[in-house]
Amino acid sequence: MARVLSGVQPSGDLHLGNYLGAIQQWVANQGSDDAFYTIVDLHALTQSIDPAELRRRTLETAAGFLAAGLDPNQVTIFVQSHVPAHPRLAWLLECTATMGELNRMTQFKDKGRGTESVRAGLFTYPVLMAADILAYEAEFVPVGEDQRQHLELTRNLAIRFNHHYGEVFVIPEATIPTVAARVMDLQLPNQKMSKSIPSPLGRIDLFEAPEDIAKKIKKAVTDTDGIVAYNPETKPGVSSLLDLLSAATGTSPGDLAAKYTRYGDLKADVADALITLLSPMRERYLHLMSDPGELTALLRRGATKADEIANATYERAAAAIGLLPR
Ligand code: AQP
Repeated sequence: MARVLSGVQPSGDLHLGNYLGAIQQWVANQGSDDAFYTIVDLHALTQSIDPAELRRRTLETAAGFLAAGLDPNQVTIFVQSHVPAHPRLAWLLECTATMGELNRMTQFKDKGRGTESVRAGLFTYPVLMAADILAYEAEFVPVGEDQRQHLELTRNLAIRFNHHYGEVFVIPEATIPTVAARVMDLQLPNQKMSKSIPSPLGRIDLFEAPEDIAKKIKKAVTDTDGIVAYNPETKPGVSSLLDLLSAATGTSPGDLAAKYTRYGDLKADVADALITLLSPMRERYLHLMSDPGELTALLRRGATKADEIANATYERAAAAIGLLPR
């Protein structure tokens, strides 16, 4: 079975972009791959987050993975900071990466923009992400479109390391969904939906109440010409609604566009489809969050399994680069 790794930062509530871009593929493939899914809490430290909030969100994200359909008997779920090989391997890779290539990362530019003092970790975290992936010898990394550049960096670092020090790393490939690879903000349809956007009206959280989902879709930005057509460049708001309906129903956005003449009808159907998709997950989520002890035990089991694999890779990389064994 192919080895797979992916993760989510516990920097906010899981949203529809995280689900359609990443988690949905994880669930669809479980059982046919050997998958590791991690809550990347070290990545969440790249931006300001209250310690109690980080702890709470780490557990919530674990509950979110299960509520969205991951089965811990088929996949390994763990917290990144529970496996010390991640930052250890990241250092070896930081000494493989160059400032120039990290400077080209567009997410660093986007997230750092307008921030007075950008954390050094925000600059280097793509290398930590490379370590997350390479530590598990992952062949495939199911992520949304926004992570394509980071995956390319991971591949380059692995190839460079192998070239200098011998064949240590497996070269991974990104698997990006064909539909909803980049779910857009409902208020700013030229930007991706994100945990850290200022207006919660732009984002559908995975476990939010059905009436709030309906309200947000109703208020979603469209445009003024009143025509339902699929063209992400000229009609980003309407196209983004069609993308959501397409992801929820499996019909292509172009075919869906032909069925509607009014924005109101389209919005009503998008809201209904999303509520139908998300309501069972919300119920499971509320139930899981009522027993944090169970979640903690599951994460401990996951870390034990992850630790073994990641540490073995770290030891191989450390030996190859010339660190003296203890
Ligand atoms: N809008 C999106 N559309 C499709 N996929 C998305 N992903 C995130 N946003 C979208 C995918 O979700 C996975 C986890 O992402 P992440 O939490 O590690 O970080 P991110 O990409 O930086 O997500 P956010 O929501 O924008 O977080 P913040 O605001 O904290 O930076 C990844 O596979 C990602 O592609």
